[in-house]
Amino acid sequence: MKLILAVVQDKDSNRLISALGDKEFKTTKLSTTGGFLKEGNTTLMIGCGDEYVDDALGIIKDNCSQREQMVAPISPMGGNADSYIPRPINVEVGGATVFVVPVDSFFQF
Ligand code: 2BA
Repeated sequence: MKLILAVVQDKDSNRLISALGDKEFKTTKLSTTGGFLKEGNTTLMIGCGDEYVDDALGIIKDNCSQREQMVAPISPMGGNADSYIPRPINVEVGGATVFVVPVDSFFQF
């Protein structure tokens, strides 16, 4: 058995959960925050048999889009903040950052 941890954008999460549910995958949705943008994103926990991992990855790929997002950079530490002119930068966010980890044991009491 594997545990798939998929960090996705909030905008994609409902569609993705529905698509996974349609194929009988069970999901748990966690509200998470990206360390870089400090904005909300969604992490899905998906427990499934090893033989279903590729199917799940395909559904995640099909339902998560890459987007560009403008970010205001943080002013430099210890630098001269007076002369610092923050210019927004474009970062590419998503589609999905996915970890597949082995599950030692699985219990439902
Ligand atoms: P964030 O950490 O908020 O990152 C959002 C996007 O900002 C990233 O998209 C990436 O394009 C950019 N980014 C991140 N760190 C950067 C840096 N030091 N310099 C320049 N740009 C940077 P993704 O790579 O698609 O990641 C989306 C979200 O997935 C991340 O949100 C984070 O919540 C999660 N994530 C990505 N890699 C991870 C990892 N190795 N471990 C745990 N979570 C991860």
